[in-house]
This record gives sequence, structure tokens and C-alpha cells, in this order.
Amino acid sequence: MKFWLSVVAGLGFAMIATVTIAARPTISLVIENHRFQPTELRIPAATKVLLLIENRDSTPEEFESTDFNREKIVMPKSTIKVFVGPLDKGRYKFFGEFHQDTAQGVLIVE
Ligand SMILES: [Cu+2]
Repeated sequence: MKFWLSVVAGLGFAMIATVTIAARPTISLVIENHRFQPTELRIPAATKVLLLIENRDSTPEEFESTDFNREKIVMPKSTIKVFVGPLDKGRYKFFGEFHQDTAQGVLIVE
């Protein structure tokens, strides 16, 4: 009996975990011609968000933010995952370190 109770509890936990992963807010960001599309991202405050960053250029880029402390290379024609947050309300700049003259964006947490 004790064994079956723990199996049932385990299944319940696995289902909750799956739902939690599925519910994770996901935002797509594209790098093309050394620019971000869109240049403004909006996410809710106090929430962990998954950013999917696709580099459509034929050169590498580095997604970087000193405001929310992230730095990750995106190879040409590939997509990376970056978790952001939970953050307080505000505006947080990000940029492509290899093309800072054009690759600029802002994360708006509201
Ligand atoms: Cu860097």
C-alpha cells in the first residue's frame, strides 16, 4: 500500500512538472542583418521567461545584456535558449556584442 501511494504521488508530481514546463512563457527573438527583430520584447515582472534566439545571419553573434547579466554566443543559422528573469519592472537593454552599431534591443518588464 505504501509503495502504491508513493507511485501515485510520483505520477502526480511528474504531471505537475510537465504542466509547469509547458506553461513557461516563451518569446522568440530573431537576429537578421545584424539587427534584432523585434527590437522591443515585453515580459511580465517576477516571471522566468524562455528566450529563443535565432540567428539567421551567416556570421556568429553574441547575445549580451549587462542590465540583466546574460552573455551567450549564437552560431550562424542556429537557435539558442536563454532563460531571463524573474526581474523587477523596468527597461533592460540588450545588444549583439559583435555588431553593437546595429544590434540593439530593449526588454520591457511590466
Ligand atoms: Cu560578450
